[in-house]
Amino acid sequence: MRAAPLIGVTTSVTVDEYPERAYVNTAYLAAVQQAGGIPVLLPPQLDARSRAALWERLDGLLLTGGGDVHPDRFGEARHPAVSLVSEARDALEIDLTAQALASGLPLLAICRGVQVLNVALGGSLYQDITSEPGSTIVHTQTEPRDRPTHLVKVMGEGTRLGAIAGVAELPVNSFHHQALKRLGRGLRDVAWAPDGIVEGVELPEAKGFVVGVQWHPEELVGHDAAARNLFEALVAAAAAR
Ligand SMILES: [Mn+2]
Repeated sequence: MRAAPLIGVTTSVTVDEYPERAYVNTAYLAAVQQAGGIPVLLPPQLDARSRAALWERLDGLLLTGGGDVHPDRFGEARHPAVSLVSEARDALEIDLTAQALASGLPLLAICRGVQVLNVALGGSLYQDITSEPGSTIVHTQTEPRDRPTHLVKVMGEGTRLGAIAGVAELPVNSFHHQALKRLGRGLRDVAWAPDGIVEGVELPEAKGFVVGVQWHPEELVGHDAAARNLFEALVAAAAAR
């Protein structure tokens, strides 16, 4: 029998703090393990040798949430609300995303992760949702992390996310002050908040499983079948490689 798939999990990194730390919310690790995968942390401090050696062994990739992508990455001047930018993290994650897409490594991208996926494919971001006209709902909730606060409409017909969610409307949590603007090459938006913010994407032309969501399913797996299904779909795709 094949061993359980190894899922690379990217980490946050301290910005302008001493000591420097790499860290990740443990909910991601629990969600991967609950789905049958084995999480392997991928902090930006890995050197080229470590990265290459780990990459050889990975079966899937999870891009996690965190600080903002540097707007240089999509050719815009920096908005004052942009925060917690780590160019080392941007570099690692954009590189890993390109490698995953090139080799068909299954990829689940969450929150900042879906923004990284979009930017890696040449897309751009709204740098601060509340600075945009037409932003009508709260995407930076103060409620507990496992509590849904807005709905997401999911396109059901012919989409991976629709099949995974199993419903046309999902209650989700929301901890993002940025959002996808221009979609990257080949990305298809398949889920939206009531204000039109893109909350889910996939890559129909991808060699493997590629799904990104703007919410935090890792916090919802305790009570939400769609959230569990997302992680199970990633792990199943990783196991099938
Ligand atoms: Mn949201």
